[in-house]
Amino acid sequence: MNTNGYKDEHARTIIHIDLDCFYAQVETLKRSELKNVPLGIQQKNIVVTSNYIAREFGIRKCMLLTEAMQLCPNLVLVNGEDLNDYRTMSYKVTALLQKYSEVVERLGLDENFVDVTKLVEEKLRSMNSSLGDQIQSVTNVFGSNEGYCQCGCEVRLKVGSLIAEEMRRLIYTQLGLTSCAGIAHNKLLAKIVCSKHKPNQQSMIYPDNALELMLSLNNVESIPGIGKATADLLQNIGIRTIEDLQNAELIELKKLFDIDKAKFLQNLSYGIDNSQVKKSGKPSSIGLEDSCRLICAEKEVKEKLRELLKRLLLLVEADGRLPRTIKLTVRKFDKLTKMSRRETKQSNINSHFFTSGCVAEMNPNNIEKILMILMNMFRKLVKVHKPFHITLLGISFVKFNERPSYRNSIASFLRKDLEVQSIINIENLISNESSPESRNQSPSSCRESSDPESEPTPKRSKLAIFKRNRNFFEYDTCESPSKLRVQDLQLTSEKRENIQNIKCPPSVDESVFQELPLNVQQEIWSDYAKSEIDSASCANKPKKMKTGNSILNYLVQK
Ligand code: TTP
Ligand code: MG
Repeated sequence: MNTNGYKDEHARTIIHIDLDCFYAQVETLKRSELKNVPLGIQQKNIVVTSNYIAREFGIRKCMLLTEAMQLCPNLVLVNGEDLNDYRTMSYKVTALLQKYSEVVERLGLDENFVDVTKLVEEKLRSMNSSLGDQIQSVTNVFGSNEGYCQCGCEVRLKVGSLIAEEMRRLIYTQLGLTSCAGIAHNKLLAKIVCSKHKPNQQSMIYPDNALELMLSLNNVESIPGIGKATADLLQNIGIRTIEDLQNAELIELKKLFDIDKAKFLQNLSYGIDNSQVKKSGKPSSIGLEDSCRLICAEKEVKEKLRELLKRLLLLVEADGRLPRTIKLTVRKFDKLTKMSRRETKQSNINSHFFTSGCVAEMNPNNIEKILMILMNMFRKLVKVHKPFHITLLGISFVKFNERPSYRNSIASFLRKDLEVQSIINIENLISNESSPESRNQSPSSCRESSDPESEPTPKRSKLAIFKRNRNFFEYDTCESPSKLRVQDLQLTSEKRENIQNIKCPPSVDESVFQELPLNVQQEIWSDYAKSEIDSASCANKPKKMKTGNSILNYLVQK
């Protein structure tokens, strides 16, 4: 129990990893000559981050370019507006951390929480528990209390710090990036303690020192989880420091927040955070926005949106899902009040625009249609017949459909196979440092290498057209060893007893039929048999094969 009566559990072991001067490190990996110079990463007129050499000159994150150049005239600037390489590297880091636990939560591009509770338990089971005291790690330990908790959290945290050391070593050897780690029994403390020793170090905190760590923060806004809006509300009732929040009456906080949030906030001030590390899935939205000089004409808006949309579609392509809602963000500047205001509007969008899975193959008309939707939304947000001033435009996709899995169809086992292939590629990524492009080997990229259509064929055979329309991939042109396995599996477990009964329907070219995999043959045969039964049951009607949308339809000789 803590002094405010709230319960604090120490059962978990959480590691927070934060990469050092992330964008600057990525740029330095690309250009080694940047390694020993003061380096700033520029976005518009701001230096968003800098390497630690530049920080010695007093350069801080998000400093104005002019100020940064005054402090360090030799500052080397690299443009960091294209986030692609940062995003790519970010996912590589997360993939490495997922080797240690399946519970990894991404926070921004360069931070991850990892819940290693299970791994710590496993390690402790495999070692003599009395060895706990002898665990040596390079970890900085925060706080003046020794830590004599009965629950065994100290030894768990020590093992956690060994794991953190190993994680950081792996990130460095595999990806060349240095990082910091914080080890604690909850996310809040892990994140705060992580920032106590930088760069390329790690820090741990025992639960006994939680209060001391919280009181080391300057104000409530420094607590992760308390943003500017909440801090402003708290300030309105005279709460500014951590102690103010600790001592606040719950009844006062309830005037501003619902009871759960009031308790949550006060808990944070004591270093209590029972929130779970949430396994990160795909992002809930994919978006880009760009602040710009004043835009006052519709034509300029459209051009800006076109440029943003093209970049955004590449991100959507990499993500793989099919967007179904699009959101437009505008920041309007009011010349009279000199105030800016952000407004958004969203609209449903036809997922079929994106089914090609590849921007290069996307129908240009579809891009124009999306632009039209955006411009319609723009006209609802901005009265275009009056003068307007826009200082930021953003587009994001906020709801998605998964690509169809073609369950129970021929494409299904091919598609499953691709999934297997992508897992293999993740493993390759981890051990060989291959590019994320290969990790994310999408159906489309496999299609490029295996689609019979890419061969220079003077004339498309029926078989080729069938293969193309059914997302067909040649087995021998794909490299995944699992392909044969999946195929075998299907044939042995489900279909073997029916194989003897499969025949080439009289209307189908026998030579084409023989080229097909057995289970495709089976599907064609059963389509044919079904159409025969249907025809027989309609004896009055002229006999005509009802193949509808089936594979048979592609193959019947007309
Ligand atoms: P941070 O982790 O805050 O900064 P950092 O990794 O550069 O430096 P540190 O060693 O202190 O951890 O942010 C990660 C990246 O996010 C950073 O490299 C640049 C980018 N960034 C912005 O684009 N805008 C911002 O306001 C901040 C703070 C960071
Ligand atoms: Mg960082």
